[in-house]
Amino acid sequence: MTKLIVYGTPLSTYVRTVRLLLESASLDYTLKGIDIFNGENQSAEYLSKHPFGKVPTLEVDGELLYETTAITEYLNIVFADHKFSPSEPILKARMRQIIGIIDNYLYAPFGTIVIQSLIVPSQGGKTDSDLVQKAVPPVQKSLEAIESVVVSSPYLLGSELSIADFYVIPIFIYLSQTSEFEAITAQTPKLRSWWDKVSQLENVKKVAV
Ligand SMILES: N[C@@H](CCC(=O)N[C@@H](CS)C(=O)NCC(=O)O)C(=O)O
Repeated sequence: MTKLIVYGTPLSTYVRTVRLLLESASLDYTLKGIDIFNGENQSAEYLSKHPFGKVPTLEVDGELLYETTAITEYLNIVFADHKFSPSEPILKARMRQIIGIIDNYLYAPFGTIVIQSLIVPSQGGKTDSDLVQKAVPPVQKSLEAIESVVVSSPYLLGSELSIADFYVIPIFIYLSQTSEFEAITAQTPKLRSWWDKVSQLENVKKVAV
């Protein structure tokens, strides 16, 4: 039987993306903790798996694969019979477009909001409100761009969960815990009602802890 190992911090959005696919496909896997908060991702041992020191890395029967798009596409094709990508070309392109928006435009300002609004205060520090306020508009813009291409009936690209959902869910897991959530999602009602539904899924609750 194929042995799947995910290396990464459970709190990482990209690790959660991969885990959401694995859980939704009912695949057995082992999660091996790599703590990005104490620099374990920069250890020689981890850098030998992922030279850029990011999480996640997937190990499949001894073969190493990194970059979340590559990992999710591979798992979807090999172990899920393409279940998590729409067959219609335009929807498949939308899925890649949403992933591109997250990777290129959303992730950095989103990270600022999460660090400043959630992580800094949880460690006894003081939120830098200026940094948060500067990060809100690009996050809003990215979510509005995603909103404009989703179908949302009930999932982002139609009746089935897709890799696009697995990318956006971890973002919402964090944003929904911030005091900026209402403002950030004020212009994205489809994403709000989508989140109300998907946040109740057992697999989402499982990876969010
Ligand atoms: N392009 C990478 C991005 C992965 C990424 O940025 N992961 C973050 C955690 S969500 C990370 O490893 N951060 C640790 C660091 O930058 O030191 C992918 O798609 O897998």
